[in-house]
Amino acid sequence: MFRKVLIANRGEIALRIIRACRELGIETVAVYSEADAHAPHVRQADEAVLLGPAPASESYLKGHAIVAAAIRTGAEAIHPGYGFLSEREWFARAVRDAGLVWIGPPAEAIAAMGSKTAARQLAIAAGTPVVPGTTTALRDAEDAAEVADRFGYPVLLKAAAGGGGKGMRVVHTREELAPALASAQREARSAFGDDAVYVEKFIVGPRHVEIQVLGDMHGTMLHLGERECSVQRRHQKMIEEAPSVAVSPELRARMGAAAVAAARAAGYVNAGTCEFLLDATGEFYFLEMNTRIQVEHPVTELVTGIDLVEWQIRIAAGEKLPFAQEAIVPRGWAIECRITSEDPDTNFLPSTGRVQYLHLPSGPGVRWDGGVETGSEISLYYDPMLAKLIVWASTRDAAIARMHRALLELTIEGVDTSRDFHLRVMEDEEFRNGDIEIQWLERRMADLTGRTPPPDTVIRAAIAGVLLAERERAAPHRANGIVPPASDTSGSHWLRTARMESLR
Ligand code: MV4
Repeated sequence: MFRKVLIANRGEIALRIIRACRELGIETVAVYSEADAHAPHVRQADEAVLLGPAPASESYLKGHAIVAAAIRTGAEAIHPGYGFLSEREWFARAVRDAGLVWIGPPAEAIAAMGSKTAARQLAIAAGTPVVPGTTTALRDAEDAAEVADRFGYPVLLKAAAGGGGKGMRVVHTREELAPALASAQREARSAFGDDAVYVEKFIVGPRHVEIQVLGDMHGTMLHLGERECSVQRRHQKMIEEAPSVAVSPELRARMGAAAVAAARAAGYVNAGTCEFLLDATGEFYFLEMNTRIQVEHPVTELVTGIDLVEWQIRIAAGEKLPFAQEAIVPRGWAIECRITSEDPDTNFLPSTGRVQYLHLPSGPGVRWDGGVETGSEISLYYDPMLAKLIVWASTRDAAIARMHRALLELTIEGVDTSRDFHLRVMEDEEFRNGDIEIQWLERRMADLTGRTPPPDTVIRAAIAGVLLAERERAAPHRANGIVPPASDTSGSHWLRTARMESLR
């Protein structure tokens, strides 16, 4: 096993990796920007190396400086987390070329899955179902029209170098095809420096279901079941769960085998995720493979009992996976809410400022994977995700009730957050019925944001005022310095509890 690992990331995932290292008896080296000098990941690591100024391009994206920091501190391996350099083939190669161990898949597998057309070719060769479409770039509009006629409208134009929705265009008629192709190519060229665009049949109203895979260097490739990630906004996931209400044990086995086959075809090792669309008829189609640990990995950990970050490290150190596929059966239900510094009531505008007060939920079945603490400065330099609140319970209904309860316990003052939005989703009848697909959130946004009926507001303000006065009378010393605000945790608590009761 490694003696020392460098973590090329920040925030909650850096802390998550530090925790895994500690449990394995591995020393940790953090890297940080000037803006993160006092960040929790810097304090929690055994050592820390300053990379440069706040902008990621001058700090967390400085691959060669990170490799140099690993060599200088005597770290033997680098864990990239997610985002930043985690899926850059050149960085995985630079780490390996420096004689260090990359805690992730081979650079060749990152490259193979980085091209969506190459990934489709691999998947097809492996017998994994893909959305009907082409596996090479379109030559011109005429070529596109011929392909679209073959598959039938609507079709979706996608950038081969893309992912995450950039360079995508839905096309409903032949007339729209040529201009859509031109603009997709333009967007792809400016975003990726590559204007290759291909075409797929557009799947209407599917769920986004992804399969976690884990492969070692000794030929074992396992799947750890699915995550349901349909609750997303503009390709940003907001809530994830495991398992999915739409996946039976039989479907899980088929999707799992399809993911394992695609991963094997790419020569994959370590943790990875195959994304699928699952349509209303139960057909599933491979979309792409994410060659990193993902934000939502904890829901899989909670239902399988397998520590994914620990196994990423063990696999990179050459260990063999000791699990049998048949023994990996999801137990109970896990839900994750991404707590972001975005204001749901202003169309998720990012909010900045200092975290003035933070009260964390706890109790049975609650996990907090956070990256901030009281006093943290929330800037626009990095991703707005502050933390992930994850719960486990024996059933989906119980997990939703537990998440609702945990969200009520959570107080973050100083920046606007997505907390209230998550509370409303947990209270929503369609969500509670599992009646979600990738367009669900966009369709229901008006109901789930900025909904503050005046009578409620008045009642809450009154209750909050009374409680605050009561608290100050009972414990006047608490009024010195930081005072826990009464507004969210008291007034709305009763109202929300009543609302939940009425939904039961
Ligand atoms: C699709 C699709 C419908 N049909 N492909 C979005 C980003 C990229 N990962 C692929 N995406 C989609 N591909 C076909 N043929 C719908 C989406 C899509 C989507 C997929 C997963 C999660 C959220 C999404 C939101 C909008 C569109």
